[in-house]
Amino acid sequence: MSPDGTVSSLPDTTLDQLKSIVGENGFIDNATDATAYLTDWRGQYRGTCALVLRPNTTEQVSNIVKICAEHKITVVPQGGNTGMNGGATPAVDSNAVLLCLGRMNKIRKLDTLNYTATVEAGCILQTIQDIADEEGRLFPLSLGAEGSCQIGGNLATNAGGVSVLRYGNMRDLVLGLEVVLPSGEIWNGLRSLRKDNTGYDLKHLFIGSEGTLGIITAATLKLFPKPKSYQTCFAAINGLDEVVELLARARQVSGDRVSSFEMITRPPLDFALKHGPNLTEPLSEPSDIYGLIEIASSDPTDESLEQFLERGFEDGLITDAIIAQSEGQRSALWKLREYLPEGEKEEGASIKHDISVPVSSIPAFVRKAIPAVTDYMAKIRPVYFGHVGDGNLHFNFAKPTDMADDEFFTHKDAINHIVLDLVAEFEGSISAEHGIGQLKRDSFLHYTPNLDINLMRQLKAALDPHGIMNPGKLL
Ligand code: FAD
Ligand code: 2HG
Ligand code: ZN
Repeated sequence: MSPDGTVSSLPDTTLDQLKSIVGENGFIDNATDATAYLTDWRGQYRGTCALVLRPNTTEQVSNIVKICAEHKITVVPQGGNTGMNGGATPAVDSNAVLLCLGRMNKIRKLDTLNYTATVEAGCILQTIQDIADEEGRLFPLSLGAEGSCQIGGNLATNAGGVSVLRYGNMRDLVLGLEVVLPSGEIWNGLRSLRKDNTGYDLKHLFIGSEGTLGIITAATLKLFPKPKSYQTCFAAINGLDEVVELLARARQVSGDRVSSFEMITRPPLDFALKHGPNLTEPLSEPSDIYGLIEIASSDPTDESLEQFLERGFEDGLITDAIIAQSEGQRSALWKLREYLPEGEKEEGASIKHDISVPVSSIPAFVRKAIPAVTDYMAKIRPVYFGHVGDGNLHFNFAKPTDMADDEFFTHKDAINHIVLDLVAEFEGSISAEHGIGQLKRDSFLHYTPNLDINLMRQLKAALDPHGIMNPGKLL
């Protein structure tokens, strides 16, 4: 099936066998209903597949994969389909089974004393946050797509988001996994232990593997005490050096309780204000650079944010700031941040880089990379923002206002080279949190040492000898 018509060449008997595993409500075999699954969030990729399957148990996933292994049918796993790199979209001429995990959405166990939750892969991230919250616990992974992305997708991409500085990324938040291997066997690694040194830590193979090594069907996640208060501010910051200085001070003053330190520059904020519903200018005067800074505390009387802001004003690092006085104000400030990707998308074509460099190198990197790109294309519009607390910038460029999307994209490779060569020079990463998918595969192969790629290929061949799992992605 493709968004334009049906093109499956799998034998009917195999299709029937697969459909019978999931039952009537568990498959889609017409192009109209399949369209949403065959296009990515950014609208950059459109793929085809033989059948969309929506299993609701691990056993069903296992039986599907066994048949696919037997007939060498490729399998593309898909969660909430919010990924940025086309990882969940099959190729244009694919006969894959598109395996959507959304119906596997049970909370299997919530153990508040062990501070763990065991959940199925199709659980929406926000549902897990809410369930933990109701029990006085925190599941800290947080990102703009949390209302639709699934924990299986978060695991498969090793998602980051806005709380990594304090709590780590997805990899740091997992104790155990259940995975259906490319053979169809079920690997039960659903442990709830914080200490377990029995051999290789197999779960880490699957975290960040983008569906190329198996289907994640469930996970045991770490929970944390729920903070008693959040102090949140939106501050106009004088420059890039000042951003990095403020981050270091915030960590020091708060005893490392900064849960988020997001940098927002003016162009993406303008796009969000222009396109977003009910978003308002946060401060009276515009500034080139802002910080959205949050301290999560177990002490409701904690005033470390105010002290830190006062010093920032005195030392000329900050020119203006607003501190959220209510949960409503806090959420309004976060809405501005969360709308940045959508605002950028609505503004038209952009070339995105999800990069990281050491935090201390951010100012020098930006000062070198912006002129390098604008020297190449004078009217390109830099749109950068990101999780500066983790050294992770979304270093994006919107097309010049008078250029067509197609023409702009003919410059993609050249612009990628300019930016990513500099990332390499600063010893950074070409993909900090979004993964590789199909979008960054060539860059990944180009910038990664041969030995690393060879080791990854050996792992892939050992686990998936027929190459049926999400081909064309990552490697
Ligand atoms: P999908 O897009 O469906 O899939 C992503 C990859 O995982 C694909 O390769 C797919 O094959 C594989 N996969 C999915 N489920 C499974 C499974 N059960 N088993 C094996 N493989 C699987 N990302 C961040 O890291 N930080 C952010 O701050 C952030 N903000 C975002 C904001 C917006 C508005 C949007 C649209 C996206 C954002 N993202 C962010 C990107 C995206 O949300 C994450 O990559 C997320 O983890 C993807 O989850 P998903 O369920 O949508 O996965
Ligand atoms: C974010 O931090 C996401 O908002 C998306 O990772 C970044 O759109 C982007 O470039
Ligand atoms: Zn991000």
